[in-house]
Amino acid sequence: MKPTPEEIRAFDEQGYIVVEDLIGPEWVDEIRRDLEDLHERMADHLPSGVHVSSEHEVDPAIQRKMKQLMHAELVSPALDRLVRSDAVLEIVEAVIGPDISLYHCKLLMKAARDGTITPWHQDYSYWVTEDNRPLMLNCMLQIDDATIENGCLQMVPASHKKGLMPHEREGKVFGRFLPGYFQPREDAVPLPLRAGSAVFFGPLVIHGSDANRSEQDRRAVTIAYNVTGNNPAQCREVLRGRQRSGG
Ligand SMILES: O=C(O)CCC(=O)C(=O)O
Repeated sequence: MKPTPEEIRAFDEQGYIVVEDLIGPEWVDEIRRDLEDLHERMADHLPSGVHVSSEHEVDPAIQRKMKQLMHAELVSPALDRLVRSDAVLEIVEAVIGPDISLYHCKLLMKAARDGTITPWHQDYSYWVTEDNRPLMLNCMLQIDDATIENGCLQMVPASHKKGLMPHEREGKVFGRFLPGYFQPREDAVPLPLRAGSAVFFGPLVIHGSDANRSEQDRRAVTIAYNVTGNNPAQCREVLRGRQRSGG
């Protein structure tokens, strides 16, 4: 369903909107079936085109657990359908317009007991190039219920208005992060969400998530869309609207 003008205004103000029950339980179950035993299967054989980062890189005591899997549409037909579904693309179109390309589709595994912190960051710190603009949009869909205990996503509302901030990068910790790494922030809002619900957020909103210290997995998928032509070198596929222009 298309977002209302109030929801679009809330997106502009907060930098994100929550869409409850974006997909129904049957579709969620289909995704879960596609992902059964995924840690073991991917440890034994990584399909061509798929990249993984491992919890082992963050904590050497954690074996055979993926943190993230890039290009998840290649391991799950149900996720491939989600990437190009009207349910998602109608919302994407209302926010970024009709010319939509797929940037990437990434699984966030946050395994029970072993899922580690994702520090505070802005996605655009990974995506910025000389010739692109922060026009991308993420759809993060919950595959399992996300709770405070299992490390749900946390957002800093309106933080996109400050623009891109300098990030740090250090060998032993995961990815890029803002000063303070994952210190508690009073301005952060946790987003517990039911499986099948999603949050759509722009590339400049500060977000992160705590470790999963619970007995429940907190799997989610994040699908990043871009305006076609805004850094075509990194886009995988044009999904809607005009075709990719040369540069
Ligand atoms: O897994 C999470 O909770 C956050 C992941 C994330 O922020 C990202 O991939 O940019």
